[in-house]
Amino acid sequence: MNNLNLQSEVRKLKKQRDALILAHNYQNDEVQDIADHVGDSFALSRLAAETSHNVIVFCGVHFMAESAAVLSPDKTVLLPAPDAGCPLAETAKPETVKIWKKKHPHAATVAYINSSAAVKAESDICCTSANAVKIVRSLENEEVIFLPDQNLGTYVAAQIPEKTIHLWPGSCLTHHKVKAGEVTELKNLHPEAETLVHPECRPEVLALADFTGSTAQIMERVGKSKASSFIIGTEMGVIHGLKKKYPDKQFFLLSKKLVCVDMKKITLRKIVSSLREMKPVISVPEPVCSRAGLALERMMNR
Ligand code: CIZ
Repeated sequence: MNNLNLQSEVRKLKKQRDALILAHNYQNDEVQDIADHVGDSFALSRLAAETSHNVIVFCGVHFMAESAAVLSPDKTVLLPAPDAGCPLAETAKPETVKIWKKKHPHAATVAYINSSAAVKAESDICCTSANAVKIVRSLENEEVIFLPDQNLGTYVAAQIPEKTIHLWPGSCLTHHKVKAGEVTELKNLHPEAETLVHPECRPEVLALADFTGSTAQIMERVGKSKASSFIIGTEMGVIHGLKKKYPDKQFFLLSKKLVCVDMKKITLRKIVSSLREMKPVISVPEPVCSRAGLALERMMNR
Protein backbone atom coordinates (compact mmCIF):
# COMPACT_ATOMS: atom_id res chain seq x y z
CA MET A 1 0.00 0.00 0.00
CA ASN A 2 1.28 3.49 -0.76
CA ASN A 3 0.87 6.47 1.58
CA LEU A 4 -2.43 7.56 -0.02
CA ASN A 5 -3.96 4.11 0.43
CA LEU A 6 -2.63 3.88 3.96
CA GLN A 7 -4.07 7.30 4.80
CA SER A 8 -7.52 6.31 3.51
CA GLU A 9 -7.29 3.04 5.50
CA VAL A 10 -6.45 5.05 8.64
CA ARG A 11 -9.48 7.30 8.03
CA LYS A 12 -11.77 4.29 7.60
CA LEU A 13 -10.51 2.51 10.74
CA LYS A 14 -10.58 5.73 12.74
CA LYS A 15 -14.33 6.02 12.11
CA GLN A 16 -14.97 2.35 12.87
CA ARG A 17 -13.09 2.54 16.17
CA ASP A 18 -14.33 6.02 17.20
CA ALA A 19 -10.68 7.04 17.51
CA LEU A 20 -8.99 10.41 17.87
CA ILE A 21 -5.50 10.67 16.36
CA LEU A 22 -3.10 12.96 18.19
CA ALA A 23 0.35 13.64 16.70
CA HIS A 24 3.28 15.43 18.28
CA ASN A 25 5.00 18.25 16.37
CA TYR A 26 8.04 15.94 15.92
CA GLN A 27 6.13 13.28 13.97
CA ASN A 28 6.80 12.18 10.37
CA ASP A 29 5.11 14.52 7.86
CA GLU A 30 2.60 11.91 6.63
CA VAL A 31 1.59 11.11 10.22
CA GLN A 32 1.02 14.82 10.97
CA ASP A 33 -1.12 15.01 7.83
CA ILE A 34 -3.47 12.24 8.98
CA ALA A 35 -3.84 13.44 12.58
CA ASP A 36 -6.92 15.16 14.03
CA HIS A 37 -4.59 17.43 16.02
CA VAL A 38 -0.87 18.16 15.87
CA GLY A 39 0.75 19.90 18.81
CA ASP A 40 3.03 19.76 21.84
CA SER A 41 2.54 17.28 24.65
CA PHE A 42 0.70 19.81 26.82
CA ALA A 43 -1.89 20.66 24.16
CA LEU A 44 -2.25 16.99 23.22
CA SER A 45 -2.69 15.94 26.87
CA ARG A 46 -5.44 18.52 27.28
CA LEU A 47 -7.18 17.21 24.17
CA ALA A 48 -6.82 13.65 25.47
CA ALA A 49 -8.38 14.69 28.78
CA GLU A 50 -11.33 16.43 27.10
CA THR A 51 -12.17 14.11 24.21
CA SER A 52 -15.42 12.20 23.94
CA HIS A 53 -13.83 9.58 21.61
CA ASN A 54 -13.38 6.11 23.10
CA VAL A 55 -9.96 5.51 21.61
CA ILE A 56 -6.89 7.77 21.45
CA VAL A 57 -4.11 6.90 19.01
CA PHE A 58 -1.09 8.71 20.38
CA CYS A 59 1.54 9.38 17.72
CA GLY A 60 4.43 10.34 19.93
CA VAL A 61 6.68 8.60 22.44
CA HIS A 62 5.88 6.43 25.44
CA PHE A 63 5.76 9.10 28.18
CA MET A 64 3.27 11.13 26.12
CA ALA A 65 0.91 8.17 25.68
CA GLU A 66 1.25 7.53 29.42
CA SER A 67 0.20 11.12 30.19
CA ALA A 68 -2.84 10.69 27.94
CA ALA A 69 -3.69 7.42 29.75
CA VAL A 70 -3.29 9.10 33.15
CA LEU A 71 -5.56 12.00 32.16
CA SER A 72 -8.14 9.76 30.44
CA PRO A 73 -8.15 6.52 32.44
CA ASP A 74 -11.51 5.46 30.96
CA LYS A 75 -10.24 5.63 27.34
CA THR A 76 -8.18 3.16 25.35
CA VAL A 77 -4.82 4.77 24.52
CA LEU A 78 -2.88 3.18 21.66
CA LEU A 79 0.82 3.83 20.96
CA PRO A 80 1.44 2.43 17.46
CA ALA A 81 5.18 1.90 18.10
CA PRO A 82 5.58 0.54 21.66
CA ASP A 83 9.38 0.86 21.40
CA ALA A 84 9.13 4.64 20.84
CA GLY A 85 10.81 5.69 24.06
CA CYS A 86 12.59 8.81 25.26
CA PRO A 87 16.23 8.36 26.38
CA LEU A 88 15.92 11.63 28.33
CA ALA A 89 12.90 10.36 30.30
CA GLU A 90 14.73 7.09 30.94
CA THR A 91 17.54 8.90 32.80
CA ALA A 92 15.15 9.43 35.76
CA LYS A 93 14.00 6.44 37.80
CA PRO A 94 11.54 6.78 40.70
CA GLU A 95 13.97 5.14 43.17
CA THR A 96 16.64 7.77 42.41
CA VAL A 97 14.08 10.58 42.66
CA LYS A 98 13.21 9.33 46.17
CA ILE A 99 16.93 9.52 47.14
CA TRP A 100 17.18 13.11 45.82
CA LYS A 101 14.03 14.06 47.75
CA LYS A 102 15.60 12.72 50.98
CA LYS A 103 18.78 14.65 50.24
CA HIS A 104 16.85 17.91 49.64
CA PRO A 105 13.88 17.69 52.03
CA HIS A 106 12.84 21.35 51.59
CA ALA A 107 12.83 21.24 47.79
CA ALA A 108 9.76 20.95 45.57
CA THR A 109 10.20 18.30 42.87
CA VAL A 110 9.33 19.50 39.37
CA ALA A 111 9.08 16.84 36.67
CA TYR A 112 9.41 17.96 33.07
CA ILE A 113 6.72 16.32 30.97
CA ASN A 114 9.49 14.15 29.42
CA SER A 115 9.44 11.73 32.35
CA SER A 116 7.72 8.43 33.10
CA ALA A 117 4.40 8.30 34.97
CA ALA A 118 6.28 6.62 37.86
CA VAL A 119 8.58 9.66 38.13
CA LYS A 120 5.67 12.11 37.82
CA ALA A 121 4.03 10.20 40.69
CA GLU A 122 7.06 11.04 42.87
CA SER A 123 6.91 14.72 41.91
CA ASP A 124 4.98 17.68 43.28
CA ILE A 125 4.16 19.19 39.92
CA CYS A 126 4.89 18.76 36.20
CA CYS A 127 5.96 21.34 33.66
CA THR A 128 6.56 21.55 29.92
CA SER A 129 9.15 23.57 28.05
CA ALA A 130 6.41 26.15 27.44
CA ASN A 131 5.58 26.78 31.10
CA ALA A 132 8.67 25.63 33.07
CA VAL A 133 9.68 29.17 34.13
CA LYS A 134 6.12 30.06 35.17
CA ILE A 135 5.66 26.82 37.14
CA VAL A 136 8.97 27.07 39.04
CA ARG A 137 8.39 30.77 39.78
CA SER A 138 4.92 30.00 41.15
CA LEU A 139 6.25 27.59 43.81
CA GLU A 140 6.58 28.72 47.42
CA ASN A 141 9.73 26.61 47.92
CA GLU A 142 13.05 28.39 47.53
CA GLU A 143 14.65 25.09 46.58
CA VAL A 144 13.64 23.00 43.59
CA ILE A 145 14.69 19.61 42.22
CA PHE A 146 14.30 19.99 38.46
CA LEU A 147 14.33 16.82 36.40
CA PRO A 148 15.33 15.33 34.06
CA ASP A 149 16.59 17.93 31.50
CA GLN A 150 19.59 19.91 32.72
CA ASN A 151 19.58 22.33 29.77
CA LEU A 152 15.96 23.31 30.36
CA GLY A 153 16.71 23.46 34.10
CA THR A 154 19.70 25.74 33.50
CA TYR A 155 17.50 28.00 31.35
CA VAL A 156 14.87 28.14 34.12
CA ALA A 157 17.52 28.78 36.82
CA ALA A 158 18.91 31.72 34.83
CA GLN A 159 15.47 33.40 34.82
CA ILE A 160 14.83 32.76 38.53
CA PRO A 161 18.19 33.42 40.25
CA GLU A 162 16.50 33.79 43.65
CA LYS A 163 15.81 30.02 43.79
CA THR A 164 18.28 27.19 44.30
CA ILE A 165 17.72 24.63 41.57
CA HIS A 166 19.15 21.12 41.85
CA LEU A 167 19.64 19.94 38.28
CA TRP A 168 19.21 16.34 37.20
CA PRO A 169 22.07 15.38 34.86
CA GLY A 170 19.89 14.34 31.88
CA SER A 171 19.64 15.79 28.40
CA CYS A 172 17.73 15.26 25.18
CA LEU A 173 20.06 13.32 22.86
CA THR A 174 18.70 15.19 19.85
CA HIS A 175 18.83 18.81 21.07
CA HIS A 176 22.04 18.36 23.08
CA LYS A 177 23.93 17.29 19.93
CA VAL A 178 23.69 20.78 18.43
CA LYS A 179 26.88 22.82 18.90
CA ALA A 180 27.32 26.60 19.06
CA GLY A 181 29.59 26.48 15.98
CA GLU A 182 26.67 25.22 13.87
CA VAL A 183 24.57 28.22 14.93
CA THR A 184 27.33 30.68 14.03
CA GLU A 185 27.88 29.00 10.66
CA LEU A 186 24.20 29.07 9.67
CA LYS A 187 23.70 32.62 10.94
CA ASN A 188 26.61 33.71 8.73
CA LEU A 189 24.94 32.02 5.75
CA HIS A 190 21.54 33.59 6.49
CA PRO A 191 22.22 36.84 8.36
CA GLU A 192 18.65 38.08 7.75
CA ALA A 193 17.04 35.04 9.42
CA GLU A 194 15.76 34.98 13.00
CA THR A 195 17.18 32.12 15.08
CA LEU A 196 14.58 30.29 17.19
CA VAL A 197 15.74 27.47 19.46
CA HIS A 198 14.33 25.00 21.96
CA PRO A 199 15.42 25.25 25.63
CA GLU A 200 16.59 21.62 25.56
CA CYS A 201 19.60 22.90 23.55
CA ARG A 202 22.89 23.67 25.29
CA PRO A 203 23.16 27.09 27.07
CA GLU A 204 25.82 28.27 24.59
CA VAL A 205 23.38 27.56 21.73
CA LEU A 206 20.60 29.50 23.49
CA ALA A 207 23.01 32.40 24.00
CA LEU A 208 23.31 32.80 20.21
CA ALA A 209 19.56 32.64 19.51
CA ASP A 210 17.08 35.49 19.03
CA PHE A 211 14.33 33.54 20.77
CA THR A 212 14.05 30.47 23.01
CA GLY A 213 10.78 28.56 23.34
CA SER A 214 8.86 25.30 23.13
CA THR A 215 7.69 24.00 19.76
CA ALA A 216 4.33 25.77 20.17
CA GLN A 217 6.06 29.01 21.19
CA ILE A 218 8.43 28.78 18.21
CA MET A 219 5.44 28.40 15.88
CA GLU A 220 3.68 31.32 17.53
CA ARG A 221 6.82 33.48 17.27
CA VAL A 222 7.06 32.83 13.50
CA GLY A 223 3.46 34.03 13.16
CA LYS A 224 4.16 37.27 15.05
CA SER A 225 7.58 38.05 13.61
CA LYS A 226 8.17 40.49 10.75
CA ALA A 227 11.12 38.37 9.57
CA SER A 228 10.61 36.27 6.46
CA SER A 229 13.21 33.59 7.18
CA PHE A 230 14.04 31.57 10.27
CA ILE A 231 16.72 29.20 11.55
CA ILE A 232 14.86 26.52 13.50
CA GLY A 233 16.68 24.88 16.40
CA THR A 234 14.38 22.03 17.33
CA GLU A 235 13.39 18.62 15.97
CA MET A 236 12.95 18.68 12.17
CA GLY A 237 9.25 17.61 12.31
CA VAL A 238 8.33 21.16 13.33
CA ILE A 239 9.38 22.46 9.91
CA HIS A 240 6.51 20.56 8.25
CA GLY A 241 3.93 22.33 10.41
CA LEU A 242 5.67 25.68 9.90
CA LYS A 243 5.70 25.33 6.11
CA LYS A 244 2.01 24.41 6.07
CA LYS A 245 1.05 27.32 8.30
CA TYR A 246 3.39 29.92 6.80
CA PRO A 247 3.94 28.99 3.13
CA ASP A 248 5.41 32.41 2.33
CA LYS A 249 8.16 32.19 4.94
CA GLN A 250 11.47 30.33 4.65
CA PHE A 251 12.87 27.87 7.19
CA PHE A 252 16.36 26.47 7.69
CA LEU A 253 16.93 23.54 10.09
CA LEU A 254 19.75 24.51 12.46
CA SER A 255 21.44 21.10 12.25
CA LYS A 256 20.96 17.84 10.36
CA LYS A 257 21.30 16.15 13.75
CA LEU A 258 17.89 17.46 14.85
CA VAL A 259 16.07 14.17 14.22
CA CYS A 260 14.44 12.19 17.04
CA VAL A 261 14.68 8.56 15.92
CA ASP A 262 12.09 7.45 18.47
CA MET A 263 9.45 9.89 17.20
CA LYS A 264 10.07 8.64 13.66
CA LYS A 265 9.20 5.05 14.67
CA ILE A 266 5.49 5.85 14.18
CA THR A 267 4.45 5.16 10.59
CA LEU A 268 1.12 5.04 8.74
CA ARG A 269 1.49 1.27 8.45
CA LYS A 270 1.86 0.94 12.23
CA ILE A 271 -1.17 3.19 12.83
CA VAL A 272 -3.23 0.93 10.55
CA SER A 273 -2.08 -2.23 12.42
CA SER A 274 -2.67 -0.59 15.75
CA LEU A 275 -6.25 0.39 14.87
CA ARG A 276 -6.96 -3.03 13.32
CA GLU A 277 -5.65 -5.00 16.28
CA MET A 278 -6.45 -2.41 18.98
CA LYS A 279 -2.96 -2.71 20.48
CA PRO A 280 -0.48 -1.89 21.93
CA VAL A 281 -2.56 -0.34 24.71
CA ILE A 282 -0.80 1.98 27.16
CA SER A 283 -2.24 2.03 30.66
CA VAL A 284 -0.87 3.21 33.98
CA PRO A 285 -1.70 1.14 37.07
CA GLU A 286 -2.80 2.55 40.43
CA PRO A 287 -1.56 4.15 42.63
CA VAL A 288 0.92 5.61 40.09
CA CYS A 289 -1.94 6.74 37.82
CA SER A 290 -3.65 8.90 40.47
CA ARG A 291 -0.40 10.32 41.86
CA ALA A 292 0.97 11.20 38.41
CA GLY A 293 -2.45 12.66 37.57
CA LEU A 294 -2.21 15.00 40.55
CA ALA A 295 1.18 16.33 39.40
CA LEU A 296 -0.19 16.86 35.88
CA GLU A 297 -3.39 18.51 37.09
CA ARG A 298 -1.48 20.88 39.37
CA MET A 299 0.40 22.05 36.28
CA MET A 300 -2.76 22.37 34.19
CA ASN A 301 -4.50 24.39 36.89
CA ARG A 302 -1.72 27.03 37.28
O1 CIZ B 1 6.36 19.63 25.39
C1 CIZ B 1 6.60 18.94 24.40
O2 CIZ B 1 5.78 18.41 23.71
C2 CIZ B 1 8.01 18.74 24.04
C3 CIZ B 1 8.62 17.50 24.44
C4 CIZ B 1 8.61 19.67 23.36
C5 CIZ B 1 7.94 20.89 22.91
O3 CIZ B 1 8.52 21.96 23.05
O4 CIZ B 1 6.83 20.83 22.39
